[in-house]
Amino acid sequence: MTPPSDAPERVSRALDTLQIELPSWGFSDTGTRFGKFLQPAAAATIDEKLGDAAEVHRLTGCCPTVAVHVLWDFPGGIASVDGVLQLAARAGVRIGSINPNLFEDQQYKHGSLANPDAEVRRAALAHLLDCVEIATRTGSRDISVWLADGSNYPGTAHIRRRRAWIEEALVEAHRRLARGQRLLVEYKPFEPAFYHTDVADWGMALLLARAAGPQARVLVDTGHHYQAQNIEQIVAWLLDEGMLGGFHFNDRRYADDDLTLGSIDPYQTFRIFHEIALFTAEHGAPADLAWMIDQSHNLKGKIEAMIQTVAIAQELAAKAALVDSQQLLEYQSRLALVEAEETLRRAFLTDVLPWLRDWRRRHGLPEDPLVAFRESGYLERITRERSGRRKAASSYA
Ligand code: PSV
Ligand code: MN
Repeated sequence: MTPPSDAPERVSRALDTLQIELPSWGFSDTGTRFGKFLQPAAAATIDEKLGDAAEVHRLTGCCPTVAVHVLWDFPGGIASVDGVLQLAARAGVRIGSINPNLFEDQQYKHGSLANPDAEVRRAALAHLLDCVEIATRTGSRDISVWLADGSNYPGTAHIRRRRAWIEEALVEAHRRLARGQRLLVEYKPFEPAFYHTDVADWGMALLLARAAGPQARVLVDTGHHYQAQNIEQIVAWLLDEGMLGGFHFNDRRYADDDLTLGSIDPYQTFRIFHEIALFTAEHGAPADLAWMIDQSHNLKGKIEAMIQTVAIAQELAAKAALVDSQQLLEYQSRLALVEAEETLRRAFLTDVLPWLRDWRRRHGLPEDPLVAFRESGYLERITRERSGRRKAASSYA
């Protein structure tokens, strides 16, 4: 099977519509439960995070927005919104999805929206409502809710009551949404809770999103699944239900490892992209999804890791665009199993790099953004500036 004759156009169309949101937290020092390895070039402020994200956008041309985490990026809460907006405009990026932080404060030890203490639930809801307000002011469409809520010991938590509390809060948050805004409900099977997590899988997230209201959708973080789970099937079902809101892309081997997208199982990422492309082909319009990266690298250079991830996403999306859906449907309907499977496999194995490079050239972008980044001197400059600042700060300490 050779690539379809219109392969360059297919790749070009797929890349034209692919916009990927970068996570502000992917540029700062983050760690594991066991500690942090600091990088001298890591961003410490929202200004620096936006600057680094803008650099990735400058080199890739497809990352105009940055997801922010309210507690980390809006230290003054709502009062800091205007300042952050100015920084974003100066950097040349826009503020994307708003992420409430309902997991770090001491009061959330036994949960946030699902905490048995009504006072804590109220505080968590107030933060969530602030996030909706922040999203309105930043012009952001999505508020992505991930809850760390759960329990570690059987018998200690009333599972159904907690579900009802979460539902109540999401309904309230949904009431505050402006037109066009969306509440995205993210699920995760475990960590930090290890006995039960309140929103553990896509079924729970779907029920909560349905209960919250018509502007709520499910957010699929690719790392938040058990080993061997068929993620593309979840994606297909959510698309079919009109309930897929978007993704947090990364890869995993053991748990929520936050590994580079496609580094462990690129074929799975490809199959996810294929389900989306197939849906688009059958519906004649692209599914309206938020494509976000959720990775924070401890060992790799953060900006490099982000550029690499974006390039991988482009490559895999380009490969998925090569699948001839009409042909595939025909093979499926006459149970031509080998032909159908080969249609997918061949597209996956096609080298799309020449077309990807061509697309970049035509858009005035560097053909190889990683090389361009290394030659730009950006890393050397921020390393100098940021390590100087740290030295100055520690000499006052
Ligand atoms: C939780 O593991 C998660 O995937 C959520 O999306 C958080 O917002 C993000 O990671 C950063 O902690
Ligand atoms: Mn996530």
